[in-house]
This record gives sequence, C-alpha cells and structure tokens, in this order.
Amino acid sequence: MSLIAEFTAVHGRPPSAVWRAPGRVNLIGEHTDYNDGLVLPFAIGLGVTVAAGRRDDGMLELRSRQAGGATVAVPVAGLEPGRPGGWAAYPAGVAWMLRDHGVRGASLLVDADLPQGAGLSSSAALGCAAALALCDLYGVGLGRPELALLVQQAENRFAGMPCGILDQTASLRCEEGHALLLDCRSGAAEPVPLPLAGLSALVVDTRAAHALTDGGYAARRAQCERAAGLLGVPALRDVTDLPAALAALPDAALRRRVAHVVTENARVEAAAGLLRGAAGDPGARLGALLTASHASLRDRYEVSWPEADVTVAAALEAGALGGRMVGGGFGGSVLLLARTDRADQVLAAVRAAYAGRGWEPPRAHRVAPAAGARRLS
Ligand code: GAF
Repeated sequence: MSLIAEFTAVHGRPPSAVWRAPGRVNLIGEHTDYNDGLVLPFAIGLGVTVAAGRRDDGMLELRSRQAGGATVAVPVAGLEPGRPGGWAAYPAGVAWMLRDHGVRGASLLVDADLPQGAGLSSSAALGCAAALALCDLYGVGLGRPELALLVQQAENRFAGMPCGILDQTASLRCEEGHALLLDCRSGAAEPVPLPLAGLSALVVDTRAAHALTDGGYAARRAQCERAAGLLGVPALRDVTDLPAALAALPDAALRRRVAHVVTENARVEAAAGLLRGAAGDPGARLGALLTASHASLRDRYEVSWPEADVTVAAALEAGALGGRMVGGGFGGSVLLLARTDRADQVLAAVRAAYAGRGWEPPRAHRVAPAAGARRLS
C-alpha cells in the first residue's frame, strides 16, 4: 500500500503532502564538525519519507512502518526531552523545538528505505523529514541552514545525542551530483561537483550496528573540548601548528585526537581541491585521502571497528582506490571508491573476507550524489 493510501486508511483523510529527506555519506571530514571544522558529505538516494497532516486537537501522532505500525501519541504541549524516547524522539524533538514557531498538532506516518544504525544518518533524515513536514503544515518560513540547526538542537536537547551539524546539513542542503563542502563554524556551504564517471562509490553496511547515544561519541567530543581548553583555542579548528600543539598536551590520547582532527580538516581541503580542479582523473588521489582518513580514525581517533578495518583492507587488496568508515564509528558503514570495472571484484573480496571469519554477509549499495530533502507532492 502506498504511504498516502495507508495514511488515508488510518486517519480517514489524505495527508496534506509527502516529504522526503535523504541519508548521507560523508566523503571525508569525520569528527570535525563539532570541532568547528570542515566536512564534505553527499546525500544518497536512500532516505526517510513522511506523510503528514495537521490536527486541531493539539496531539502529535507518530506512526512508523519500521516500528511495525506502532503509534505514539502525545500532546504537543506536553512534550519533554526524553518523552517520547526511541525512534519517536527524533520527530517529537523537532515538534518540541517548533512549538515556539506556532507548530501544534499533527499526524505523521513514517517510512524509510535507509537502514537504521548503519551510519548513514537515519536519525537526522527522520528529523529533517519531520521538520520539513511540520514547517510546511504550519507555514513556518525557516531557511535550510536554520532548519538544520533546529533539527540538530532537537537531537542534542530532546533525544540526548550530542551530534554536530554534519548530518542535518547534508540531508537538507546537498544537491544532486555534488558533495557539499561545509564550514561548520560559519555555516558557509559550497556545492562541489562530484563526478563519478568511471568510478563507483560503494557503501558497505558492515552489519555491526552502532548507537551513538552509547557514550563513545560523547567521550570523544569531551576529549576534543578538553584539548581545545588546554591549548587555549575556542575549538580544535583553530590549531594551526600541530607539532607545537602536540608538544603542549600532557596526555597521549588527547594528542592522538588532536592529530586526527587537524589532519582530517587538511584532508577535506585537499579532497575539495581535487574535485574542484576536475582536471584529469582524481580517483587515485581521492582514494588515497579516504584511506588516510580511515587510518587516522582507526589509530588516532579510535572509533573504527573490526568489520570496517577488514572491509577496507580486503577492498584495497582487491584493487579499490580507497576506503574509509563513515559517520560516528563503533559500527555502521564503510565507503569504498573503486574503478567501476573493478567494483564487483572488490565487493566479492569483501564478502569472502567476511565469510572467512564467519561473519554475517555485509550489505552493499552503489551510491551517487542525490538531491537534498524536499516535498514530494
Ligand atoms: C555522527 C554525528 F551525528 C555527526 O554530527 C558527526 O560528528 C559524525 O558522527 C562524525 O563525523 O554522524
């Protein structure tokens, strides 16, 4: 049944419209967003769809196909951080933030083809789709940068996830055929053409599900804030002399975190430069940057996981140009870059490496830079 037909069957009237927000793959720039740094994500074709209509009884009614059609119903006036929790916290948090803009009751029916916990930003996509729907239903005229901040605040304050601004911006502001170079301090964003001619971007869901509310993410963020404080800079973005900063830090773990953030920002700039140049074939150099990012996330930031390391190693051995874990880490997906005529071989090698270890087979998607969030009907 279509989402519109299901909404109509449940509510006895059709939805006002349907909205969709995509997930993202971050080409490069991991754990830099909350350090006021640079990121280079692109939106993908997989995403979250919401059919919605206004209600005049002040209730927020949330229903998700992925949650087995279970319904969460709460008065908008009674929303409080943590209540409701689980998946419903993301749309509810957005409604809570939008109360100040006049948003009241609504019914939302959610569907997603973006896997949850795969590091492809399913929570942000859900929040962004709900935000677009609620803003349209109540005529709230927020621009995309403001809306991204609002959805991030909803995640931080309502759902308890201390995320940065990467995922919401990617979902709301990316353009088809482009990655988005985002300066997370200023909010300035530049679409950078991401031509994939002759290249394949492969996302391997390692099937090790992550939950960024588990504590490892918040711990990394706290270490970065502590290091910035010790170095006397507002954020690690402001570290310009890495050797001097490392010499000034008392703690080996903090030195590794800072080294990752500073070098990762440089890799984002290098990747954007390669794509902007568009002269010749950037594939090999881009791939090398991805692999360097992965090594840094594994060895310095310590957020990789065994399946991700095996995926990257097996892919490189089979001729991939590069690869890296994407998202917050501790589980989720890996991005591989391969020449298209090598892609099948690369994926076969990854599957064989999993089979050899007795691991559940990974799921692979070929992705291309897709459009950002929008109203569909
Ligand atoms: C998660 C967070 F939600 C982002 O804000 C970002 O920090 C990312 O991890 C790591 O780059 O996706």
